[in-house]
Parts: sequence; structure tokens; C-alpha cells
Amino acid sequence: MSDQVTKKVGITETVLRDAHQSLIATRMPIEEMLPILDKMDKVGYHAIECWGGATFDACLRFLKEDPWERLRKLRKGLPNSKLQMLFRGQNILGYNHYADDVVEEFVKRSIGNGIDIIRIFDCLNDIRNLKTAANAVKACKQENPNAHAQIALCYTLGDAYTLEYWEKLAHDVEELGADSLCIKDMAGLLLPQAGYDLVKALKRGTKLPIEIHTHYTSGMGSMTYLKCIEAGADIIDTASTPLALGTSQPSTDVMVKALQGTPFDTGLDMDKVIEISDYFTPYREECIKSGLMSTKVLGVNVNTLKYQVPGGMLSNLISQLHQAGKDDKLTEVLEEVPRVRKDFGEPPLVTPSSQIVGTQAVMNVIMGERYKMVPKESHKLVAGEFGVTVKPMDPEVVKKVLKPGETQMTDRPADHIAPQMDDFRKKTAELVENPTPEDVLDYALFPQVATDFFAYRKAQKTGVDVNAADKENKAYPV
Ligand SMILES: [Mn+2]
Repeated sequence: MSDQVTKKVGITETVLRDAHQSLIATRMPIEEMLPILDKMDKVGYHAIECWGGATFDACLRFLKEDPWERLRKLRKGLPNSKLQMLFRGQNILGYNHYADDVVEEFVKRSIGNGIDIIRIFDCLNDIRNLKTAANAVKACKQENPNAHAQIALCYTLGDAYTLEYWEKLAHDVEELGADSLCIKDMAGLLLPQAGYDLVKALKRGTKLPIEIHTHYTSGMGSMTYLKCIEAGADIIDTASTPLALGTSQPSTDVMVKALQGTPFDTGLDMDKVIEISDYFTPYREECIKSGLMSTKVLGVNVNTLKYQVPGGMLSNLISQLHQAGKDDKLTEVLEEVPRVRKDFGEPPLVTPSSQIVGTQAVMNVIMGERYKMVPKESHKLVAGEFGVTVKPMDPEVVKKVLKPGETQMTDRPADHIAPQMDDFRKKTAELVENPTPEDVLDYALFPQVATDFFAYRKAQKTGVDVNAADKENKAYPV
């Protein structure tokens, strides 16, 4: 070890975002977080991931919380920590491409309300879809010197995803002006030795700090982190133990302890780390008792490596089949997923490409004929409206999916979208009196959900019983 460089490994704590997104469908309310913020603020994490991804949607739709209000409360409770969010590039936090002015406004308001690090990814790893968001973060650096654009590359397997591919992409990410690079392994596919080789390749392509994000789904996570760290990874994403493992991240406590006294010591105080876990332990028990946390998400399953389907996608497939009364078709669908993926140019499976490939696979199996039924989203992907895939799509499938005379778009999809903010402002003003810029963004991303939320909020203010609201007829008692 004498020639080994000592290097402090950073910890990004995910308990306030990805951990509960992965284990309890993003249902942790802000009240559960507030009492522990002061202690979390003193641990010394590299960052605390606490916003973006599905939190925004879940706040508006299920928790009836204003997501911006949540962010401001987190900012206030964590004054010394860097706050991180997950951002789907040109999709922002939604499922479709938005015009550049919406992306820019969302970035500006996120940083304005307290975010420091924005982790930006694209489901096709199409660099062109990341640039507007990254530039928008850079434009905020004067206002917030901690503003940081991290580009995340979605990790996946396939012929095209060679070490040369990752090395070149790392180089492109640096060229784009990112502050750091993350490997986002949403399905836990990154094996320990492959992780080692991957980090070495990334380090050849860039000098940017490298962060590794995985899920424990296949049981590999902690081993993969250790090998990645040995290869030079700078930061790892972990979750406080009661909300770690299974489909969530490896455990913070375990990784901090494992690295203690090694050249890669995180420098975190073990007692403080354990205090955080102690706080969340009763909450875990409560979630298991209420059924919110299913034991299905808590174990590990090496079979995930076979089908390469992330946890969230698997539960979607199961529920789609259940609704169609075809529960017995799961294996057939799981076998159809890699075929559809190949037809569609082998994209990584992450929101929204995971939903598109998954739904198409379900259709192909249920209809008994491949591409007999093609959902609108499949058509968009094939038409190039999400960007370019790493490999060309199957020409026969393209022909079947596209309308006669239609060709695949090859330039940047957002170049075809005119500015949208003015229209969103007008529409929001029809629903809310003096809407805030944040209200407008709620509407831009989730028009229906935001409309319901605005009505709920208004009803709360006027003190009426929202449970009496007649949503079907859009009637709220006043
Ligand atoms: Mn994740």
C-alpha cells in the first residue's frame, strides 16, 4: 500500500430521494425528514440527494405537498450541505421533450430555491439532450457559486457499450462543460470487475471527478463500489441503512465502516452516521407494517442480470399484465424485452425508455403479433423524437412503426420545439390567481396533476373538506 495515493472518498446520501423512491414509491413526506435534518447537516456528506426524479410528481400527486416548499424547507434545515437533484435532461422531470426555455427556467428555479448539484441524464445517453440543462446550470454560478452540473451516463450492457464507448463519452461530457461525471447504474448491472475496468476507461477519457451510482438489486453493489474506488472513483451514492439494500443503494454505514482506516477513508464520523440510521429505523418498521415497503424489494436477485430490467420497470410490467388479466405472461414479456430493445437500437432502460420498451414488449406478447399495436411513445422513439440511439434500429421495425412517407429525425429533438413558457404561463393563470413562476413549472410538467393540486391547495386555504371534492366533475365545494 506504500505507493498508494491516499484519497478521501465522498459519500452522497440518498435517503431523502432515491432510497425511498426505490423502496416505498417515493412516499416519504417532508414531516418524516425535518426532525433529522440538523443531524444530517453535520455528518459531512459530499452531498445529500433530496429532490427531482419522482419526488416532484409524488409530492403533487400523492403527498399533496408543494415540491418547491419541500425544497425550501430542506434548504433551510441543511444550511451547510450541498443539495442534489436528479434531472432528466430535455425531459426535465417529465416524460417528453420540452423546449429549451422550459429547461432553462426549471434549472434556474431549482437552484434559486436551494439546489446546488443537478445530476442530468438522458435515457439514450444522447449528449445533445444534456447541453441546454448543463449550460443553464453554468449560468447560475454567479448567483450560487456551488451550482454544479453533473452529467450522468446511464449504464447498460450490449454490443455497442464497449470501454471505448464509455471513454469517448466521458471525453464528450468534459467537452460539454460538465463539472463532474456520474455512472448511473439503475438496474444494478455493474459487476465488480467491470466497474473497475469502467472507471479506468472513464479516467482515460476525462479528468472530471467520477461518481458511481448503483442499486443493490443484484446483490453486487458494495463489491462494485469497492472495486470502482480502487480504480479511482471519487464519490459513491449510498443510503442510510434502514432504507438501503434491495432495490435501493448500498448502505452508507457499511461503506463508511469498510473504508475506515484505508487509503479511501470517507472521513465521516461513524457515530454520526449511525445516529441517522437510528432515526430512520422506526420509520422502516412502520413502512413494513403498513405494507408500504414490500419484502419483495428488500432481497437481492441475481436474475436481474439476466433480464436487465430495473426494479421500477419490473413492477410496471407486472401491473400492466395484471390489468390485462395476463399475469401468466411475465416470463414471455421478460424475454421479449431484450428483443424490443434490440429492435429499437439498444437503448439503456431508464425512464422514459424503460416504459416505452416495456409497454411495447407487453403489447407484442398480448397481441400475439409483434408491433401489431404500437403506442404513441414507441412511435416517438422510433421517429427519433427522443434523440439518436447508440445502434441503428431494425429497418423492418422502423418501416412497420413509421407512417408512410415519414422519416427518422436525426437532429436534436428540442430544435423542433418552439418556446413554450408563454403558453404555460397563460394556462396556469387560468387556474391560479397570481401564479408563482414555480406554479407555472408545476403545470408545464404535469398539467393534470398540477391542476388537481392547485384545486386542493385552494380548498385547503378556504378551509373546505377536500375529501368532499368531486374530482370527476372538477367540482370543489367552497
Ligand atoms: Mn437510482
